[in-house]
Amino acid sequence: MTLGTLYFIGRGRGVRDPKMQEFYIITIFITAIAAVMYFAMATGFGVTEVMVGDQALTIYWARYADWIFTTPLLLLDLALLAGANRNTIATLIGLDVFMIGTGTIAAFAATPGTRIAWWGISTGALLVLLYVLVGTLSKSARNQSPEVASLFSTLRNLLIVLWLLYPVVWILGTEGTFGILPLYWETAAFMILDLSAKVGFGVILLRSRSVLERAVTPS
Ligand code: RET
Repeated sequence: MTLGTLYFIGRGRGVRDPKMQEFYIITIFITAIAAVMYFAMATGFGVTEVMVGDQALTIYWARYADWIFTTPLLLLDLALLAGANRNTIATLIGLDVFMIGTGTIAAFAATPGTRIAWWGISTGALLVLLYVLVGTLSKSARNQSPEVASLFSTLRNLLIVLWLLYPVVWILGTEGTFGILPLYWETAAFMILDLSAKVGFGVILLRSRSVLERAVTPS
């Protein structure tokens, strides 16, 4: 995540247009926040135990602290690329904060039943969010130039696939209390997802300056 941050800072050097700078600033913050949250988890600060019945679950709360800031930023990147209006951006971010908020409650809930109920509420918000992404946001992206619309589709599809995997890893992992995926594998899965959803996404987004220039130039 730190290397990703440095790479994005490097890519942003010399970009003068304030509208274009927005993409770089947002993307740099995404990986910088993740880098410090991973540092917190690695050093034992970002972790706690939650009692579910007589079982003590290890909960990495720093994940949720990361996601509550970074997922709205990822959506903002995508929405700016699509040239979305304020209402669409607010709807997406509202749904996203709702999803991570209820997901955090799921992680701290004290019985398996309530954990799964909160997981269901959070997953419902994710599905509505993806619906807005495929509907309203994709519609505004179609008004952009073909290169921008194509970059938008690539990033949108990447986001849909990766984001759908988060609730799956969560429910199969230790948080879901079914004990299907041990903590080690769950941690590895979240790490790969986080790296792809943040650094992978950012590399694709910031790959071409000329496409971003078109995205910010009114047609
Ligand atoms: C939780 C558990 C409850 C159900 C759902 C979840 C969704 C999480 C998502 C996280 C995305 C994170 C990203 C991070 C950074 O790159 C909270 C796991 C639906 C979609 C993209």
